[in-house]
Amino acid sequence: MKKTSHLKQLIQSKQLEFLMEAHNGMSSIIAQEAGFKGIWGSGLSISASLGVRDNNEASWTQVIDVLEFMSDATDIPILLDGDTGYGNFNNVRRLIKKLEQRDIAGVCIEDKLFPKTNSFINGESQDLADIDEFCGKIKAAKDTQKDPDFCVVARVEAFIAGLGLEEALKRAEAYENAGADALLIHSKKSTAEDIVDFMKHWKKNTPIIIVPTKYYSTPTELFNKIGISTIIWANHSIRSSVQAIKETVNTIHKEQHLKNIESNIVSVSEIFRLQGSDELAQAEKQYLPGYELSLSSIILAAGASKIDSLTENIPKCLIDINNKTILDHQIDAFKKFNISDITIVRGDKKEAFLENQYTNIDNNSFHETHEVYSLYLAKEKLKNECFISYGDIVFKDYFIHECLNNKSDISIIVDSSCKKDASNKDYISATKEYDPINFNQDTYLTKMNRKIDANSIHGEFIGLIKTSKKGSNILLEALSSLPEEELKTMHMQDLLNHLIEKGHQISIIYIQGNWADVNTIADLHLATNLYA
Ligand code: SPV
Ligand code: MG
Repeated sequence: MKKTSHLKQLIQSKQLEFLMEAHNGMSSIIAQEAGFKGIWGSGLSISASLGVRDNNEASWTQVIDVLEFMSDATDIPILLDGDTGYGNFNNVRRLIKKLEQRDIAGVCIEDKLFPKTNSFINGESQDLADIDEFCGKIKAAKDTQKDPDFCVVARVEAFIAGLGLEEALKRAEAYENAGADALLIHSKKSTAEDIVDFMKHWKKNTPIIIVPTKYYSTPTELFNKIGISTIIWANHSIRSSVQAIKETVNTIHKEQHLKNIESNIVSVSEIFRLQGSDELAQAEKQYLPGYELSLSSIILAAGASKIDSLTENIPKCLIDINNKTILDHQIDAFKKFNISDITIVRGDKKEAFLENQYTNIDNNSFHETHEVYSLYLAKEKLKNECFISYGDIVFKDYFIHECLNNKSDISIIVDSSCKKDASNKDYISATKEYDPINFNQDTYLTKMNRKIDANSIHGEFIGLIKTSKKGSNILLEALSSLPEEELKTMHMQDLLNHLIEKGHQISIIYIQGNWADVNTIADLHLATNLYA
């Protein structure tokens, strides 16, 4: 359906409809994704997002340039807040022509004088347009539009100017007679009194649109009951984004680092998603020769360990942490970095895994084997750049970012802040200990062992490995060259130590905390706090 026809249908429909404010391409995409059927191209919000006042400081062509991005980014119709039409009837004619060229579905013009001021700033002192002159604008708009479904909404500012019900009704009727498709009755009262009064006396059929910014506590059911056609939520995207930007910017300014910010803001990959990067990836597959997915991840989730009754019916990786399983936390983290070729090696209680779109590989001898054998079973997937992770760990997304930044063939994430007393941990010794000043220096694994002397412990391997294409090949060769019976007995430390013996370097990426391997109820609390 054409956008114009869609807007017309919304405005004329018998049920209450809603338009959501947007002020640029991104806020339009978000409004559409939320399920809104139409967008209000708010003058206040567009001018605010451009950093100017709602006084026609942005020229009308600048507004239309913004609108073009909004329209291109979405399929739902946009009703432009066209202020006074940016001049007289002649300016309105040119406006309509340009809006139709850019697939904007309708325009709302208000009966004030150019240059206008926002209705919530000294409304009473703002002069209204002469009724006949304004009717001329409406007629000019209707005569100019080529598409019969393009909507012209006439906005009545009588209540804003303090002129009362009679003036509002007089103007509404005149604008209807001039050909307006709908009327926007604006009020700045904190209750819906003006609107209720108006609707009591409005006996015509022209749809009535309202903007309950100031009378926001009125129940929507009331608007439905009194016969309102469409509600505009006029500025809530810009206001919430200003709030969010302030919080983030002030925190960064104060703290001079990003660690406390990252989990409170959307990921860069969420931005990519909203921008439609998936579509581009598909198109690249279609149009770019030789394109293939290069990043994959193998999650080793076969092991059978228990945490009280929590693992009675499910494996550890399916334990819930803040409404998401450990496995889903990991998968979502990988996906944020566009790693969508995911393989899960299942074993213990494999029937508890739900149907999924990932590659599932079964290690049926999970009782007698360890992580290395699971990895061996998934060796087909060891190609290109690859992440290998234990299925029972949760970690902050930036670990993946750190891995991607590291250009070594094989790198592992190591927590330098671990306690050095507990046994049964994958402790490591390295060529250098963690040094916050020179933390970018190359550091390599010298040994991983559960029984390293406390003085030689530089950290704990968390269960996350990253390989380059060459690193994947090195691992693959090692796995292929070892006898299967030996692979069945090996832990990850054995494989990594074996690689070192063979002369390969394993790079260390030090982190401090911000992860948990979930073995006990206490670990579970730690993991929960990670997502608090
Ligand atoms: C706008 O969104 O720019 C409007 C509505 O005109 S209001 O700001 O409520 O007047
Ligand atoms: Mg406006």
